[in-house]
Amino acid sequence: MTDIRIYSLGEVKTLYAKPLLELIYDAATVHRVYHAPDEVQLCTLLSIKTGGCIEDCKYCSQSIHNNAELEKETLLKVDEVLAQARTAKDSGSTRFCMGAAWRDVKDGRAFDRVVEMVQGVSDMGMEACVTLGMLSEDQAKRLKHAGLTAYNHNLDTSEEHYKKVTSTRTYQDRLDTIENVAKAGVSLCCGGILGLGEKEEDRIQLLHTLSCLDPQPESVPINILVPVKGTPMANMKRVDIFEWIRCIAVARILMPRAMVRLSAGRLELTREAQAMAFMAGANAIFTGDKLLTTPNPEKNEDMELLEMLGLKGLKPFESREERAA
Ligand code: SAM
Ligand code: DTB
Ligand code: SF4
Repeated sequence: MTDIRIYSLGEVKTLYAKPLLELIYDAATVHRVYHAPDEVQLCTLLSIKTGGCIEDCKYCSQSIHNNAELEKETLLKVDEVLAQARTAKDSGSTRFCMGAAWRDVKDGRAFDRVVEMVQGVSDMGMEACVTLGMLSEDQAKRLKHAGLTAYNHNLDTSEEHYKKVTSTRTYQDRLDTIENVAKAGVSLCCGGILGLGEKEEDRIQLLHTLSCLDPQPESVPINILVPVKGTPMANMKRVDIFEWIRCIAVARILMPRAMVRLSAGRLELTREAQAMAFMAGANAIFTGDKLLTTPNPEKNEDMELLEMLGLKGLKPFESREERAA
């Protein structure tokens, strides 16, 4: 990443404080250097193991410490997952992301099954991404060997604010897994959530920390908290949409090569807000009517929006070999 400039915390602060429209202009300029500005990657999420997680993330529907109404499910079968991946591919997705409500990955039958899922998705020519909690370097290597494109492990917020969000693990635990992923040569998908009661300073810290990861994340999901009834964060104040746009623009400038993903929270957004986010450098969305456990905009609404804005989905690959070429 030789051509990528690493900004100091002070510089990120200055950037974040720029007049919004000027910041968006700068981000759009960077975006055009590194990416085709009319292309948006369509990704599909699937929860392969739902609920029953022993971590206590205060935003999450899947934690046993919270009281969200949720149907728990054991790990899905490989065939079932691959059938859904095929459907996602047929409807234009080029990346399939599988999420498990685990604190960490235990070696054994369940992990073997996930490795098979990754292999199957990769063989279809789709990018395969998983998010399984804490991971060792050896486990990351196995996933890489099976064809994993990226491992998702979010930092969520600043180190300081993190303590108010989750108490069963530390920021350092997250950074350790991120390091294991890097050591295995797997790309990282790492971002955060806005609306966890954080201050502007926390958002700046998070963006700075993400941009200092070496290598920088290949993908940066920017989630807006989806308030889930029964979780301690169900009644949080909604995040200001211009703050969200500001974070997207700063992420784009700090991490010019990354895919900046509009993740959770799009259902509540207007078309205009999403258009502004694309202008500010976002270039990926999750499509399909469900994220992991919460709803997402209908596919045809997303397609209409992209068409209206003159954007198009990335072209899918036919095989793993074609993708690697
Ligand atoms: N258990 C694994 C972990 O925490 O890394 C993987 C699954 S977890 C559900 C994946 C990510 O979804 C979290 O890191 C968090 O950023 C995001 N997430 C979970 N619940 C959310 C919510 N209610 N609103 C927005 N983002 C959420
Ligand atoms: C990410 O940052 N956002 C996605 C993906 N990575 C795994 C997950 C969003 C989950 C939203 C809450 C839910 O549907 O349970
Ligand atoms: Fe578990 Fe991940 Fe939810 Fe935290 S975010 S409770 S680790 S599933």
